[in-house]
Amino acid sequence: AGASGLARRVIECIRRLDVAHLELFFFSTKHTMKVFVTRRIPQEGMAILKQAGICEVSVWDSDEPVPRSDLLKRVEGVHGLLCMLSDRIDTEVLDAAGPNLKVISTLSVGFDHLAIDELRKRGIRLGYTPDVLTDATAELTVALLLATARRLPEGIQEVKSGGWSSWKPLWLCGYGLSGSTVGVLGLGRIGLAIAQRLKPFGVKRLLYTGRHPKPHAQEVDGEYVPLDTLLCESDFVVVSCALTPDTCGLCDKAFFSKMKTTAVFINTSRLGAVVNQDDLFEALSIGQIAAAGLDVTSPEPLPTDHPLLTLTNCVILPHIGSATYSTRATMAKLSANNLLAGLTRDAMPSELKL
Ligand code: 8YV
Repeated sequence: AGASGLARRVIECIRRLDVAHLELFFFSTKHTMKVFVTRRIPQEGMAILKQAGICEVSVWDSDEPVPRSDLLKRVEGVHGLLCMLSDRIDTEVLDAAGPNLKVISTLSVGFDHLAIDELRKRGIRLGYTPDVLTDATAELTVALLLATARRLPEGIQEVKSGGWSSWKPLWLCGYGLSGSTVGVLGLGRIGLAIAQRLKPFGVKRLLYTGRHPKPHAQEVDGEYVPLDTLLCESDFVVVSCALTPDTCGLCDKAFFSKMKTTAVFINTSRLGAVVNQDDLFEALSIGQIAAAGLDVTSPEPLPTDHPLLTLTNCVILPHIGSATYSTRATMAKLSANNLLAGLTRDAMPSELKL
């Protein structure tokens, strides 16, 4: 099936007099292109890579990350690399791969783990997985917000430990969304999807901030405000921005000190580095803010003796924003198709223009 797929492509190239692709196909029949996949991924993605018949696929066949030394060995001479958000793809990895490397496909919407400037310099194309994980991440954000605001982990723990002695009027009270003001930092694809899901809970005002106003904010009656206004007026502050030099460490002491003492802070952005975790710990410990829910931390995994884990008003999840079976399968298919398109120098379904 692979060979006939290749033959079909060659005929198509001859018909279109597409010399660049023809050279590539003759090259690839003589020397099969090599691809390294840095982790076990949903089989839907692997099937696409294997059935294409244009590359030899080698996989780090584990659910755990490939150790750095193995990564450096396994990338040698590859033409394509399919990586995870937890793999740091820097100059060292690119040098180890060498000049064959033409395409990297990341199984993530975020790309801060990749040395973008180096990819640009070396003419390496980059595929990623936007859109397909928007709904899953937005759903997880709502779940985390409600779990944090209504203190679900504490309640579950009390039931298990025998702390539930009776129904008590003042026990385990939290904060509700109805009539509240929600502030979203970064009303991009995921931020908008979060806002759309929160509005039906009876949210009164939806504030947002970012580099510039977004036309799609109308869909949620979003009010574009300066960051300070958002922090002072919001009952829930939801961070959903990309990790850039502007947002790195943005949520610090000064940031938390502007929030209401009854406010809940949620971070499902990329990544924990947007938050200064020492300052967050202090804000939560002294009651500067009411609670925090995080799906991302710095580092990941968060060491089990980290001070944030001692707090009952901090709910931490292990970066599971996109973790539904169907979303991960779709991400795997998209990243496989991005990789193949990069190998055959075709248009990628989702390419990040560098
Ligand atoms: C996260 C992500 O799960 O794909 C990525 O790059 O990190 C997202 O899917 C989300 O941002 C954290 O909740």
